[in-house]
Amino acid sequence: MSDQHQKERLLKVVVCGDGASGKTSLCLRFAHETFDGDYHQTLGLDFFIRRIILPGEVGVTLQVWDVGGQSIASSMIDKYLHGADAIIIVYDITNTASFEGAREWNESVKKMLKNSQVLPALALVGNKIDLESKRQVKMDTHNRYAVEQDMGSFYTSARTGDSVSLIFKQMTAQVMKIPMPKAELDKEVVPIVAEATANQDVPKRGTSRIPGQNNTTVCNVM
Ligand code: G3D
Ligand code: MG
Repeated sequence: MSDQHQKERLLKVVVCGDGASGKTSLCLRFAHETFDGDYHQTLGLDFFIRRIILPGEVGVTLQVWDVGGQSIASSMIDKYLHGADAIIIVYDITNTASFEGAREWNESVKKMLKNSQVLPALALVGNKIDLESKRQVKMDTHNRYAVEQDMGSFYTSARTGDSVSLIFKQMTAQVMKIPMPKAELDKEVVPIVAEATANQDVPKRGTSRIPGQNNTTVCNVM
């Protein structure tokens, strides 16, 4: 077997969160580089597969499980989570209830995994940043919760593709314990216009998208 094949890993990534937070749209964006505004709500479970290349030419195939938002109470959910290497919890930044839903998902996930020997990497994703003017969940609230819960923290737009690949690459690198060079991460992070009502402590990450910069992320993804 070649060195290339010996390096290959298959990781299971589970995407959860309330219905309409954008889980399916994020998965579609990541897997197919598309946004389908007419996609219907997921009723059961969808799978998406994509291969990415991390620094050091490490190839990883991600099997992404898109769990319907209604599944939080489902008796199947612990089976979906079984063996997950990473769990991504999505909410909609324009919907406070969906952030509360993300907290509930996080609590449920942690309860279900409390006897697991290896805990998966966890991420909190605030989606729909293209609707920044309609933001209801303050960045400060998100950031504090992510730090307190030891979760990776991301802001994305499945509509524009902004920072979508970043979630998957960074979480994969964390699971694989591969350092991601800052330059590699910086080119995938998209500045956010901080909301007018934001807590003054929250650092403003940027004022606009960078002109001429490719804000969607396809780098090293096959
Ligand atoms: P879910 O899988 O979590 O249930 P979906 O969510 O991916 O089905 O998305 C729910 C709705 O939010 C869809 O709109 C979808 O187009 C929209 N959406 C998802 N991500 C984004 C985003 O980043 N920005 C914006 N503006 N909309 C997004 P409809 O109208 O079909 O309900
Ligand atoms: Mg869905």
